[in-house]
Amino acid sequence: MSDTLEHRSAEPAELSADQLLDAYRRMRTIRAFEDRVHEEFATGDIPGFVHLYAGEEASAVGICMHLDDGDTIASTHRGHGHCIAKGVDPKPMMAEIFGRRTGTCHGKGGSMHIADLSKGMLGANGIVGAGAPLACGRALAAKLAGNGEVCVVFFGDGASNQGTTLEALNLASVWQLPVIFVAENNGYAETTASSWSVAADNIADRADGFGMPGVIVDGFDFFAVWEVAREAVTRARRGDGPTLMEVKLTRYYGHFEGDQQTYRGDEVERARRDFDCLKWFRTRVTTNGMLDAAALDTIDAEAAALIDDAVAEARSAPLPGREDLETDVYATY
Ligand SMILES: Cc1ncc(C[n+]2csc(CCOP(=O)(O)OP(=O)(O)O)c2C)c(N)n1
Ligand SMILES: [Mg+2]
Repeated sequence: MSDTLEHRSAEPAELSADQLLDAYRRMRTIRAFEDRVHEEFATGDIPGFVHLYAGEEASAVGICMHLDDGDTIASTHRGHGHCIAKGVDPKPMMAEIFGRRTGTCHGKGGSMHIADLSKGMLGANGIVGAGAPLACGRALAAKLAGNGEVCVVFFGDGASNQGTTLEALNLASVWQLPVIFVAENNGYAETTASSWSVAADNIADRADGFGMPGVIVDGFDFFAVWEVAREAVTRARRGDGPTLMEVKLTRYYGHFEGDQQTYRGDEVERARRDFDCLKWFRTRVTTNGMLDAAALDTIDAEAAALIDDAVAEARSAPLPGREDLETDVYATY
């Protein structure tokens, strides 16, 4: 049996007041963004498929708080939260989701292909399991350049069973790459329960077989994620190789917008009531006196206003025109 660790949670006092406010702002912005995309999608004005990250915010933010612009992340089809946590501007993101020319990718990518290299966001990705090999490539480049940069790859419990992910885990260990594998286990791949499809008690247990540390993290607890990520990022930067984190959490919405979720009981209601990462964060930082509730309320209002503006601007922005057909086709190096 593996020696996979259940990790302790950090004390809020290990972060400065500014860091705590920053973490809360990033999580609240993701929640406001996702709740609003849920509403906007129902109007029929958003083209394509949308997969929402609400409920999983502590994972993206607890990890990305340790990264600089030079560090990179590879994301998934459920990527809005990863983007915002990594510093991508929510306004062009919203425009991208509405397919507008002012979008992060000029309206040509949509929800599942948002990328912003200036922020180290290598891209959301519609191909399940495609992120891990990409992250190895980026981490290999960082290792050869000797620049101390790390790459984080987020992937789901479904993607954890893909050959691409398993090959990447092996290669990362063989080459001791500065990469952190983050398995966000939200209990389902589409409608298939991970308790049925993942052949191990925990995804993190597989780390043993690849010769790297594997850690299980409570994904409702920002401080637990932050603590484990701190160790994994430090280890990667030091040149000591990869770590596999399994973050256990829940998504609040369906697999995609439109999913009726007939395969779920009252688990979402319970998670929203008892485990919500934003509520937990608020309780912990206010009961220990690190922050007062008014400062958090202000952030709530600012995030709501930002998303109102983002939607208004996206809706009034132009769609790409015929003249945009032949741009952004080839990358230039
Ligand atoms: C290679 C590939 N196979 C299948 C799909 C269809 N598909 C899209 S999302 C998904 C489930 C992914 O589940 P998981 O990795 O747990 O991520 P989650 O949606 O739970 O965040 C599947 C099977 C795909 N996009 N790519
Ligand atoms: Mg999943």
